[in-house]
Amino acid sequence: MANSETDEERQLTAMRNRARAELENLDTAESLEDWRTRYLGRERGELTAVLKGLGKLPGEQRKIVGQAANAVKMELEALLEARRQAVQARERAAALERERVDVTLPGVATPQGHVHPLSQVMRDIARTMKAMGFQLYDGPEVETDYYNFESLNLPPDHPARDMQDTFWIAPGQILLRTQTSPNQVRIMESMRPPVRAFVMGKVYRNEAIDASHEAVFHQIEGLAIDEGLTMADLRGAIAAFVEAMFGPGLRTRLRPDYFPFTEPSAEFDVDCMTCKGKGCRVCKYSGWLEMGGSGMVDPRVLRGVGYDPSVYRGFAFGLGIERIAMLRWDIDDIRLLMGNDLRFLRQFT
Ligand code: FA5
Repeated sequence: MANSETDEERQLTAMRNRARAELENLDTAESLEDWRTRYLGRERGELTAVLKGLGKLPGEQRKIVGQAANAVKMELEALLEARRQAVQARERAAALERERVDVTLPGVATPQGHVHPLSQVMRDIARTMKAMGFQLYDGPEVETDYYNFESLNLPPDHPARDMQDTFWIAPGQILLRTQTSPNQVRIMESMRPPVRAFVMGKVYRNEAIDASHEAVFHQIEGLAIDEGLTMADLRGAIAAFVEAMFGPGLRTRLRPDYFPFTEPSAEFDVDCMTCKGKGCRVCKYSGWLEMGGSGMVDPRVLRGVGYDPSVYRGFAFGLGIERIAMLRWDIDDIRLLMGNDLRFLRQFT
């Protein structure tokens, strides 16, 4: 009965109502924790204080107030737990809403790159040369006069130096290599025969640029040194290389030429792929396309690296990599290859 309630019971009911009313408005984990400390906390909780004060009450009243306080405690704890779960559920729902992904939206396409046509050719060359037993070497693009010219039988003032117009860094001493041939000497200096080596990379010539000439282009150089190698081995290597790069059925031919570091020397040609040897505009009606230079390594070059030319002989060949790409894909202007125009490059996926 209400009028038989003690002060303690009335206070308890008021506290319970206040606690319940407050709880209903709380909606964060922090405010719930604050509420719990204020009412149910071990140290300063209001309800805890009531329970702690029970000892001071007379016997019968202690029992009544004690039971009522415990009932309020259980009720508040249950309400707190229910509220906690409601708050957590709301926070989870809000997080899901924040991170909502519309899976029906179209995706963002990532542009895909591909290997540059010149790199594609270089990979094919490397695979071919390795299959033929040649090992890949690398050499500097900034080269000395000695390796680029002098060690290759081109002393200063030799007229053949004019065959390759040079970008000088320190005139007469340091230059941008005009050919990959200096690596013939570098490789031979680094090992004893037998040698089967190749080098690929950029070369530089101070030339007028046109549809078939760049000032910066790429060469591949092959070198083989052994006992008893002959011109027939050179011819066989070139034929095998051309067949691997362009497919079977193309003829190759050697044509006498001059390079200071090979003797005898030969340009080598392949059947024109456009007219299959019949003669057309591309091959200037000769039926043949010029691919590169070659020859038997000059005995003076061998002596220069300490190889005995009466024991060892070898052959070397070098050709333009752009030339191979142009033949393979029927490209009529060398400048397209390094022009970085995506409309051109996208054709080589
Ligand atoms: C040489 O560079 C010799 N080192 C080749 C050689 C190697 C001979 C080993 C003997 C033994 P040449 O200057 O001809 O030779 O150049 C060889 C190839 O490079 C040419 O056939 C051509 O395919 C390419 N080439 C030359 N000049 C240019 C240029 N300006 N732009 C693009 N390609 C070029």
